[in-house]
Amino acid sequence: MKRGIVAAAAVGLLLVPALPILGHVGVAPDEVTPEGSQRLAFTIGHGCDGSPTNRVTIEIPEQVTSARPQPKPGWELSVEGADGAVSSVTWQGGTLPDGQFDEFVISVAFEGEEGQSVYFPVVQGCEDGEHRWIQIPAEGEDAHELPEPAPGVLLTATEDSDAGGSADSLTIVALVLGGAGLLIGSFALMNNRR
Ligand SMILES: [Cu+2]
Repeated sequence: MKRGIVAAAAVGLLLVPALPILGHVGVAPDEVTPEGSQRLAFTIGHGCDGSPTNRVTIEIPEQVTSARPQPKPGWELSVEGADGAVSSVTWQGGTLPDGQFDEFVISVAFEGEEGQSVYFPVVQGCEDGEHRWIQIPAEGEDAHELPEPAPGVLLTATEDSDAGGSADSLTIVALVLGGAGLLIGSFALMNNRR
């Protein structure tokens, strides 16, 4: 009986992942290594006060050394920039109803350091109105508290060079699993001794 409760509590611990903000503009993945090319999918979760989305512009930050957008059927794609450096990418002319979501994808290469957050300001145009997801949190500020935060990705260490730096989610899951195992194991031991 007791063992059942402990096991249930341990499982409960595992079921508390960080939930992405629904709505707003999300980016996946939100943690990348600064090596090679990374595919980033930006999700538009809703329109502007009920009005459908018909334009999405993603600004390319300076930590990005190359950016290639993925075309979308029904949307006209344009790229801005000079001397081969892309400064923004725009999809327009499509229609994304307020109650639906869609992804806008770019492939990027980074030049940045581990632990650095890189933000991609997004301007979402709608048939009526727009959202400017361009707010970048100051140091120590929580992006979730901004009304229109820019989506951002965290640059992390590559697997090989991760010498006890920041704990990634896999490490945390392993720690939780290990802890749960220890708990269950010690309870089993106590029960056996009686
Ligand atoms: Cu929202």
